[in-house]
Amino acid sequence: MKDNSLIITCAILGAEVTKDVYPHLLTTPTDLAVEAAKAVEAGASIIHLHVRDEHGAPSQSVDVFKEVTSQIKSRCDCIIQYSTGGAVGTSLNERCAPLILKPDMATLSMGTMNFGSAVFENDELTIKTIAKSIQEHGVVPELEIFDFGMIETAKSYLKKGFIPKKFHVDFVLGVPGGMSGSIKNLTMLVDEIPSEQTWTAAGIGRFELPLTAHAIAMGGHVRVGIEDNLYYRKGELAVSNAQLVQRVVRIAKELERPIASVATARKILGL
Ligand code: KMH
Ligand code: ZN
Repeated sequence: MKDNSLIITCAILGAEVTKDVYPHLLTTPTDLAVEAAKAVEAGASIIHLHVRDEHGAPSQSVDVFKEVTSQIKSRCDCIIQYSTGGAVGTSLNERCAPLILKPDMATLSMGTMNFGSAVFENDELTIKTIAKSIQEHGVVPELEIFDFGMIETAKSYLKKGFIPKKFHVDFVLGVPGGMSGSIKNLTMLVDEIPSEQTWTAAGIGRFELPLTAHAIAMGGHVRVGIEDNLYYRKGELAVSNAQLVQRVVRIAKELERPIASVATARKILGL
């Protein structure tokens, strides 16, 4: 029988959030590791990781990824998923650089889009280059789908052998410039993938809570965290990533979805 456990990903930081909009933002390696461990203790099994330099600016530094990874691992067992998206404007080389550390998973964004007022570039060469590096380092990709056309690209690249056969899918809905986080959009996207394919839903901002609840009910997995959403409810900032994870755990309990342990998440994802 199919394992009904719910895999919770926590996107603890992101590249775009600043202290101006979120005063509780944590960016040092130790602070990130402590935050990750608390999210895991609350029920997350995957940590989606971005890092910052000593000034708090987004970074793809191999040294910093290494330091944060080692500090997280010394505090808890979890699946660590590196961002290859970086920040908008990060060079292709920089985006691929941390893969040398062979994380469990890494993201692979499936197309170019407006990202707020900037452009998040993912042309064919970018996707193929990151996918090749992911494959060469034995990493499992998570395909980031921000818009409907990206599913078509994923299908076509899969057929052409540009992306590895084994992957997880993340529908990231609600980025200004991408598909909005309506339930209709989520169901339409889920309809496009084979029923045995594992998938996660990540709702940006106000979409996080309704999309989370629906994804749990639909049998998918979920991602929450400060990268995606700064608020616990309208007008009230979340105090931590763990607080957002704890709410998912409570909803999942009511919907009869046991929370996946790290070992169970590894099994479901074939890691
Ligand atoms: N920061 C965004 C431009 C990823 O992690 O791979 C891209 C992003 C996706 O966050
Ligand atoms: Zn990210």
